[in-house]
Amino acid sequence: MAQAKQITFYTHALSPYCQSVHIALEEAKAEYTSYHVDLKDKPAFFVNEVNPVGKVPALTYGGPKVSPEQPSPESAKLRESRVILEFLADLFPDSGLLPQDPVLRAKARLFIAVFDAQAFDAFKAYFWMNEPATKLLDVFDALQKLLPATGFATGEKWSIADMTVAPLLSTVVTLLENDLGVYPVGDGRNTLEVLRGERFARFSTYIDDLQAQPGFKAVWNKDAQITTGKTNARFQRK
Ligand SMILES: N[C@@H](CCC(=O)N[C@@H](CS)C(=O)NCC(=O)O)C(=O)O
Repeated sequence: MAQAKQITFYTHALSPYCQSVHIALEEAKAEYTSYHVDLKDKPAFFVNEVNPVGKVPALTYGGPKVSPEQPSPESAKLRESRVILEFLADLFPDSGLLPQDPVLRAKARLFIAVFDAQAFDAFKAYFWMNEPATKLLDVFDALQKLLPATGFATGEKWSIADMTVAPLLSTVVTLLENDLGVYPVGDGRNTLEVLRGERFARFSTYIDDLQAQPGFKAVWNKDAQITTGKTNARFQRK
């Protein structure tokens, strides 16, 4: 059933934070309007009336249905992807975005906290700063230890915990498969071998399971990710 109030989703297709929220909106079968924010030339209305810190994702919720470029003062303005994911789980309690059981909900939040503590720094260290893959592999290790024997972070159904990590993990795999990053030629494929090897057998299956989810497939654009790896200055070898 569609929600009673309007949702406008301010997004950028290549942002992993936006991709997580996009997946959750799709999973919840929410009715929403998307607005692409040009991050290189942010529209004034976005910073002045939607998100004062100028980052995507952001949502407006409620108020009259208006053009995304003229947000209503009556709508709630929400930002921070993890806050928005929790909001969507509250708004669509039957969607299974979060399980009902308090222990499983805590497990979902722990999984997100462990990921957020290290993952993006580890990503930058390896792909942008030519540091060894150690930090990245440590993050995989920490997450792998939190996973049950099969399925997802909280069991057989995926939740916002998994939707949080799926975009960045898939970006990592895509970049490694194509040896894209500032590391020496061939190092990406070596790291992929480690990720696909015995040490990360459980985690590797987990990544495959994430990528098989229809909600993930609806959002993920592998070709765009490869193009970014090939053209964005941060990924280019000196
Ligand atoms: N902690 C924020 C991070 C969002 C974020 O960093 N978004 C980036 C895109 S990936 C952005 O909007 N950057 C534009 C800017 O900082 O000016 C969240 O979880 O939503």
